[in-house]
Order: sequence, then structure tokens, then C-alpha cells
Amino acid sequence: MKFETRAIHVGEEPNLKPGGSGDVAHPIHLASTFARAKVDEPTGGYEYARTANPTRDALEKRLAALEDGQYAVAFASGLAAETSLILALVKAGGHIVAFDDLYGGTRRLFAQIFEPNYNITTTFVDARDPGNVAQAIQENTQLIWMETPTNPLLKLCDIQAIAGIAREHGIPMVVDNTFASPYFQNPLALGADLVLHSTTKYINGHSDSVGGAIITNNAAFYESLKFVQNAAGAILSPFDSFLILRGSKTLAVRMERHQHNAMTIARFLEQHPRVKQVLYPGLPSHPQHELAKTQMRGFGGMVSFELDGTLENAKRFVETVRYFALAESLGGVESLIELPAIMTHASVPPEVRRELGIADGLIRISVGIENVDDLLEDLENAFNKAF
Ligand code: P1T
Repeated sequence: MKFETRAIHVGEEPNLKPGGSGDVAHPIHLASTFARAKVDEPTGGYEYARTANPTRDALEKRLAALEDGQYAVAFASGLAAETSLILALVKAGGHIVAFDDLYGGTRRLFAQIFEPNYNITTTFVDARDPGNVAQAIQENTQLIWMETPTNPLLKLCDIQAIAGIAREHGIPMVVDNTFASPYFQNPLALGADLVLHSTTKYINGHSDSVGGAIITNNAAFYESLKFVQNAAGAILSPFDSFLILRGSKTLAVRMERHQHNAMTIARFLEQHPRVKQVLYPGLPSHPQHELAKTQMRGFGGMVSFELDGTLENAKRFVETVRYFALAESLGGVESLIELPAIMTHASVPPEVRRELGIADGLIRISVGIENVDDLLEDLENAFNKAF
């Protein structure tokens, strides 16, 4: 089955057996508990809805299929997935090697929860050079954590090269694939052990559900994650499972349009006299454009850029646009705009932001699937009003 077909059919095969109702769209099972006739025989394998629920099971099958993986585990948010992954794979006193450019909340989780409370330390490295990852590995390193492209600077790391290093040291490697989406990049196929998604973003795609998931081909990791999902309990609700199942059916067509619009806008920004720098992996000017072409099938819908002006200009710009909502998050059908230094990455210490290149005036846009001419007109108007 090809991607588009998997995204519609896997996990939602109509039940045509006697007693089945043939639903073409998976029903939302709200029961918190499931009755059984005999003590030792849970009906259909279901006991209590934290442990397993038919709607979440359907979604987990779908998510595994999207990454062409065997197993998926769904959680209440991207961060709940991250927390559960660390609980499953890292012991107190352990160590993580992570890309230094990450979603601000991921860095906050490592630095403000796992380090002070559980002595799980993290070394943040510029993973654009795989050698930096190799160099940071310690005796107690238990996880390699990559995000590519990164949030918000759209930096890439070479998944295959870093997976080789991870394998050499016997350390599991996870890739947060939220920005690329499984339509444009499949880290498992490139050697990663686990893939993580904030399903809140492209996979759901309609800005109406918060969720997260981890996909793997490793049965032992899957068992650990299932155990933590039930034992720690950060589960995805049946209604969110339904919404994400529904959203994921159009992932392929949405991503094509996101990419088309993002490329058009990145080119427009690149030639604009009021723009200092545009970050988009699809532009030949992106320093890792060649790597993007080898490990991704497309470049996604996220674009970051820096105005040639002051923070005041940037604030006026993001407050002036009409179709781009001034909001955190990304990956929905509607365009969003934000200032990472003040919004999504405010929890990253200012000196770290400066070191990484997250300038105060950096603007991040999540390009939606509106008509791109309207978006261009909106941006042009904002340039005129901001300066
Ligand atoms: O928001 P949540 O579903 O908990 O997912 C966290 C998360 C994980 N990984 C990446 C790459 C992310 O971008 C996020 C969430 N990001 C935003 C809310 C944002 O605006 O960048």
C-alpha cells in the first residue's frame, strides 16, 4: 500500500463480520471500562480504557503505518510522549545527547524537570556535524535525541550518519519528526530506533487536538512504552484519537500544498529588501539543502526569517498580518506566525538563544494551505506597515 492509501485505510477497515456494523469511519469508544462474561476472558482483549481503547488502537495502527513502522503508542501531547519515552528508556543518573536547537518545551523538560529531579543530564550539541554527537557520548549516555528539521531554525542533522554512531555505541536514537511529517521523512528507514511526533501539528492538521506519539520497529522498546503508557497514564483520549484519525487521511494532500505555498513564500522573502535572512530547507541557499534532498522527500511548510529592522518592526509585522494568526503551534491548515524568542522559545535562556541564532526579531511562519496569492499580499502589506 502506498502512503496515501495507508493514511486512509490502515486502522479503519470496516468490520463486516457478524455483529460488526461496517462503519467506514471508526467510532469513538467512550467507555472507561469493558465488561466481560468470564473472569479470565476480557471481551475483545479490552479491560480498562487507560490500558487500551478501540479508538486509540485504531489510531496507533494508522500512525505506525504512516511511518512504515510496526508499533505506535499514542499519548496526551507531544510532551507527554517525550516524558514517557524518557521514563521508558532512561534511568536516574543517565545522560542524553540532544541537538541544541529543539522545541523550547523539549529543552525545558530536560533542563528543568529531568536534570534537577532525576539527575538525568543532557549535553546539547550542534548536531549538524555528526562528529559533535559522537564526541558528547559518555559512559552513562542512554539516549540520542534529534529533531530535524529543527524548531525554529530549520537546521538538519544527518539521520543515517548519527544512527550509525548510535548503533556503534548501542544507544537508542529518537528523531522528533514533527516538522517534516511522515509524508516527507521517515527516520526509521534511515536507521533511527524511534520516531516521535507532536500529532498536534501536521498529522492532525486542523489545530483542534493536542496529542503525541512514538513509533518504533523494536518490540522491546514498544513493550516498555506500552507499560509506561498504562502505568504512568499520559494517554490520548478517544475523541482526540478520532480527530487525529480523521485529520491524518488528508496528510498527503495537505503536505503537498503546505510545501508549495512555503516554497513560494520563501522565494518571495528571499528577494525582499527588508529581509536579512530566510531559513527554509527547500531553498538552494540553505546550507544543508543537499542533505535535505537526500533524506527528505520534500521540505515542509515551516519558514523562519529575520527582518532587516528592529524588534519593534518585527512586532508590528506579526501584529499586522491578517490571514496569519499570531499564535504558537504549527502544522494546521491555517497559516500562523510568531516570534520564537518571545513565544515558543521564551523558556530557552537568552544567552543560549543568542548562541544558537534565535534572534529577538526572528519570525517563524507555519504556512497554511490557503491560496498563496492571498498570503503573499498579506505579507507585502505587513512589510509596508511595519516599516
Ligand atoms: O505541544 P505538544 O503536542 O506537547 O508537542 C511538543 C512539541 C514537540 N516537538 C516539536 C518539534 C514541537 O514543535 C512541539 C510543540 N511545538 C509548539 C507548540 C510550537 O509552536 O513550536
